[in-house]
Amino acid sequence: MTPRPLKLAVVGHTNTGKTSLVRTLLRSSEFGRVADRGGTTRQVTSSTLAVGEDVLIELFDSPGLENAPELIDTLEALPGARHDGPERIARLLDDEDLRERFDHESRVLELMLQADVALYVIDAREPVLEKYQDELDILGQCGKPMIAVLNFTASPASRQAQWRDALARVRLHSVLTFDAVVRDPATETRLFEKLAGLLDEFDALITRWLEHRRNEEANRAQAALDTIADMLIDLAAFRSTAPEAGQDIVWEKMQERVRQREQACVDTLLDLYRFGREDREDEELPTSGGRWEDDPFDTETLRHYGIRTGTWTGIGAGTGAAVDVGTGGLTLGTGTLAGALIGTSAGLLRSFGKSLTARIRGKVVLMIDDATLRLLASRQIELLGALIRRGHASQTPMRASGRDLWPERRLPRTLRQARYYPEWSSLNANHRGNEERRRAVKRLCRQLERLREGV
Ligand SMILES: Nc1nc2c(ncn2[C@@H]2O[C@H](COP(=O)(O)OP(=O)(O)OP(=O)(O)O)[C@@H](O)[C@H]2O)c(=O)[nH]1
Ligand SMILES: [Mg+2]
Repeated sequence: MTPRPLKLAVVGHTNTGKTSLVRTLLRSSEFGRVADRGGTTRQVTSSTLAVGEDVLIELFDSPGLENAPELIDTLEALPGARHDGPERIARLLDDEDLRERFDHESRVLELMLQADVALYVIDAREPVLEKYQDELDILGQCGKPMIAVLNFTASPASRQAQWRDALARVRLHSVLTFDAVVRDPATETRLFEKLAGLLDEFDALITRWLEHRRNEEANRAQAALDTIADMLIDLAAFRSTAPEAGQDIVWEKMQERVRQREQACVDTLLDLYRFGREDREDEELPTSGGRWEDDPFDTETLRHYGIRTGTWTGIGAGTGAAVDVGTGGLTLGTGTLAGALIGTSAGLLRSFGKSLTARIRGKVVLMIDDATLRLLASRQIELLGALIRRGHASQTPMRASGRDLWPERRLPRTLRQARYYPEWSSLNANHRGNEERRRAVKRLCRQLERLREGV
C-alpha cells in the first residue's frame, strides 16, 4: 500500500523564487506565474510528484510573506500558552478580521499547519533584515520541520555566510543552496536527502522518488542523445545531385533543409527538458528564443568553434562538399579543394565512382561537409549539457563555448560510414529507416555519450 503523500510547503518572503523552485522540482515551466516583482503568487497552489498513479509528494506554492513585523506583534498580543505556537496561529486563523488584514500571511500559515515540512526560500542577496527574522519566527511557531533554501547564491551579491549565521541563531540548521532554476540532479538529491533526514516516516517514499528521478534523468539524456545522433546520421547521409551550373541553387536549398533539421533537433531537446515557449528566452541557455543565433553555414561560426577549414575536414566550409562527377573520374567541384581530398577521402571518391553508375556529365554531388557536421554535433551536445546543468551556470548569459567535439581530424566512423548510405537520410527521397541505420544511430549515441561526459 502506498503511504499518504508527503505534503511539502514552499514558503518565504515575496519574490524570492518560490514558484521558480516549484517549477524546477516539477520539471515544468507551466506551473504558476513567475515574475520579477513581489506579489506574483496570490493563492496557495498545489501540484504533485508522482510515479505512475502513485502520488508521492504534494508540493504547495504559496504567496510571499510581506507583513511579518506587524503579524508578529499581533500574534504576541493573542491569548494562549506561550510555548504553543500552533495554537496561537490557529487562533489567528479563526479570527475573520485578522485573516482579512493578513490575507497572504494567513494563507501561508494555514498551509504550514497542514504541511509535513516546509522549504523556506531566501533571496541570499538580501541583507538579513529584521522582517525576515520575524518571518522565520512566525513560521517556526507553526511547529513544522523546515529547511532553509538559499536562492540566488550564484550572484556575487550573495550573503550566504550572514544568512547561515542568522539561521543558526533561530535554530534552523538545515540549510541548502539551491539556485531555483537548477536542474542539477545532485543538488536536488541533496534536498530530498535532507527531507528524508528530517522525516523518518517518509524515508522509503523519498528513496522511491529519488530512484524514479534518477531513472527519468537517465532516460531523458538517452533520448536527447538519440535525437542528436539521428540528426547527424540524417545530415551525414544527405546528398543531392545537381548540374554543375546550377549547383548554387541546389546547395542553398540543401542548406535550408539542414537548418530546419537542426531546428527540429533543438525543438525536441527543449521539449524533452520541458521548456515552455517563454522559457526559451532563458539567458542560461546558449540559444536565443529556442534557436541558435549563428548560421551553421557561416565560416565565422565554424571559426568560433575552432573547427579548421580549408582541408578535407573543412572542405568548402559553408559551401558543402561538392564532388564533381562530370569531368572524367572524380574531382572536386571547386578546384581549390582537390588537393585536400586526395588521400584523406579516397574512400569517399571510390564510393561515388561505384554508386554513380551513370555518370552524367556536368553534374556534381553535394553533401554536407565534415566541418559543418562537427559544428552541428558540437553545439547540440553543448545545448544538452546546458539543459542538464541549467541554473548552475553563472548569472551572465552563457555563450556557446566554441568547443570542437572531435578535435582530431576525422569524424566518428559511424558518421563517415553514413556518407555511403544515402537511404539513411530522411532528407533524401530514397530514405529507408532500416535496421542498419538504427544500429548506426545507437552506435553514434554511445560515442556522443562519451563526449558529453567530457563536456
Ligand atoms: N537568476 C536567478 N533568478 C531567479 C532565481 N529564482 C528566481 N529567480 C527570478 O526571480 C524572480 C522571482 O521569482 P518567482 O519564482 O516568481 O518568486 P516568488 O517567490 O514565487 O514570488 P512571489 O510569488 O511574488 O512571492 C523571477 O524573475 C525569477 O526568474 C534563481 O535562482 N536565479
Ligand atoms: Mg510565486
